Amino acid sequence: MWCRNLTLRGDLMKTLILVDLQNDFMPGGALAVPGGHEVLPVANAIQRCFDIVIATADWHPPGHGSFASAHPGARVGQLIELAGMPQMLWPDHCVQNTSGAELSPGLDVARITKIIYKGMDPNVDSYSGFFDNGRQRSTGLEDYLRSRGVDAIYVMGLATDYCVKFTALDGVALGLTTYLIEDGCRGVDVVPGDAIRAVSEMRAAGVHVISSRQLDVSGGARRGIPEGVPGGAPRE
Ligand code: VGL
Ligand code: ZN
Repeated sequence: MWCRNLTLRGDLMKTLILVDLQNDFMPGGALAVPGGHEVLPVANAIQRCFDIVIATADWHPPGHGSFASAHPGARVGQLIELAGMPQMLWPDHCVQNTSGAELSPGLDVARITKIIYKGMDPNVDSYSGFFDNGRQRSTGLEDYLRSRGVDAIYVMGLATDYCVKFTALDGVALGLTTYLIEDGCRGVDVVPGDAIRAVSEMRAAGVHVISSRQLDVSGGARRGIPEGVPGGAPRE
């Protein structure tokens, strides 16, 4: 028994959503998230605890409207208006078919059955794995989950304060039982404290904040944490 049968309400089809574990969000990448690589062992260890494993990928065309470089005179970190919505400007990142947009080579991809691409519209950013920021278009993630009878999603990845947060909030809004695997996330913290505030926001919205140790018994042992009772109740 390797995976604790973590069920809050008898969730039947558990899906792990690995958010944006792409080279550009790893140290050395174009939009490096501090400690981003530290979540890869977590992702690899817990995949076997899930019925379905999905990855999302930020997948921008060159010159995407979220890139500071697309707006003459603008700077990274500046807030502008894009298609009528507030938009933070980023360095060029996750450009389609570049190495920066590839999933990290440190991620075990063998059990990933679907990659959800987002952020393709040059004028609309898409932090959530479900919808663009204007909630005008869906990515297909909801349909994929519904068609497979998924009732619980477990979200982890990068970045806590952007794509993880909006994916988890949309999960709750769509009526899915939604968990955040907190140690499987890292934030960009454009403003210090953003990642911590994002976790509070998710919790307040009804996201169940858990640790990977509550899922993966062997991983807990590997990290020197005493093994729990398989099937034991989660501590929140
Ligand atoms: C992300 C900023 C811009 C993310 C994507 O994956 O959290 N953040 N694009
Ligand atoms: Zn992006």
